[in-house]
Amino acid sequence: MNDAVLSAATAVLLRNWRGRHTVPAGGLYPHQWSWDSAFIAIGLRHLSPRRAQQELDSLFSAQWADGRLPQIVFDPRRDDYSPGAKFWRSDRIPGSPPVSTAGLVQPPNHAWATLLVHQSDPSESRRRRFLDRAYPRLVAWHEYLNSRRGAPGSGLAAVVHPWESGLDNSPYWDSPLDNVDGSFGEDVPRPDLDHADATERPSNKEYGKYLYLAATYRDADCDDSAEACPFRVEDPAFNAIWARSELALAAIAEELGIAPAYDHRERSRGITLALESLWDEELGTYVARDAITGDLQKYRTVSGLVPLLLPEIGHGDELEELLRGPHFELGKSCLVPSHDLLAPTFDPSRYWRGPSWFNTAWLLAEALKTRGATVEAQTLAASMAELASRNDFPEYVDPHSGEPHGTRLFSWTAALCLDQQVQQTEGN
Ligand code: 9WN
Repeated sequence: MNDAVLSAATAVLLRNWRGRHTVPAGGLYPHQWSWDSAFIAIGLRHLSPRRAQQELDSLFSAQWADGRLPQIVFDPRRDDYSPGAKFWRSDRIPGSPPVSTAGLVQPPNHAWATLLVHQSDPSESRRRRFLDRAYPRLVAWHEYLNSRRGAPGSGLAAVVHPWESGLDNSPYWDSPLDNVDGSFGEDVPRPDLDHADATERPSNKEYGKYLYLAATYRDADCDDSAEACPFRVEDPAFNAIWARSELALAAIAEELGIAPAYDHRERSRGITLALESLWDEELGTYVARDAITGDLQKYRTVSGLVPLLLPEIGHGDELEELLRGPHFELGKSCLVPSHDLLAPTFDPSRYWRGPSWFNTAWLLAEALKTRGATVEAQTLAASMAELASRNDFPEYVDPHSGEPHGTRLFSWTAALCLDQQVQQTEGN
């Protein structure tokens, strides 16, 4: 293990710890974020399994009555992020938890993280009844996705806002956003630009639509009806992560020795099969589908590669080929670009339209390991450590030069590098 990387990553996680949860980054993201916390727990489990449990417990305690795990749990002491607690006013919405949260969600990586945290110290986990607490929460969360976000007959869950995908300004959302007839107006608050360069963040036009969609959803009490959701898109990564998490739920139910609430492996298989409806033969990748118009969004993005995580995915070999070829250049580019290197829409520094991120590199390293491509997985893990420690754990990097972008001392960058380093030492 590289001790310098390990201690630098540990320092980032200690610095960003806020007593019961970790913030993604002190300035730009001062609250608790949903899928960040799951990624962070995956790293924290090597430092303190107890703290990793707290991280997830803190998010679970903000669960809504309908089962959703919110995108953001607000720290009442901070009012410098937009949209914040005053925008959402979640306490007025029936079924919201006692703490202030956003009404949207993020990708469901939590069951997978919960299982990994448990496995890092099973006896401490059993002693604190961590899985007993988590399992019903996770089942309710997945049931929310199944019942409230699934379009009849599709077998997939839809996101109702680009923020829900976690890949906020991916080109997948361009056309569905264009079809949204409304905007927040000219006066779009952008406190994010105090912490990151405007050329590295979503545009003002995108932010206008983001806030319009969030306000429309909020004003309908975060109901998932068609009127409240003029944006509804099925994303490959969101659904692949859900299917992966269903497999983790199956393992959790087995560990607890209880009859599962429903057949988790069957659900995972169903989502995996449904993902085939997002396969684009011409591009050789999975793509997103606008669930309102039915149109496939024909772009190669890192999201379309994430189904590689699923053992029974139909086009795994083609995805590996795509990952290694000129569009993503695995092993030659830095990590895995968020968007096709050859596309006219590729931008090496703007957020999810080109830069490489550490969470998607981690997901693909895990996928490659499962598929037996161990050397490539190790190379990816080694570049994560190198690019992160060279540049103060950046949020994302230029896929050609490795130049850092976005904020620094970013928690999931630290947590996931740490996880890969420890796994390598343990021979996993
Ligand atoms: C909106 C916290 C989050 C991540 C997302 C990333 C970014 C927020 C923003 O930061 O999104 O949720 O303000 O841009 O896109 O994946 O969870 O790190």
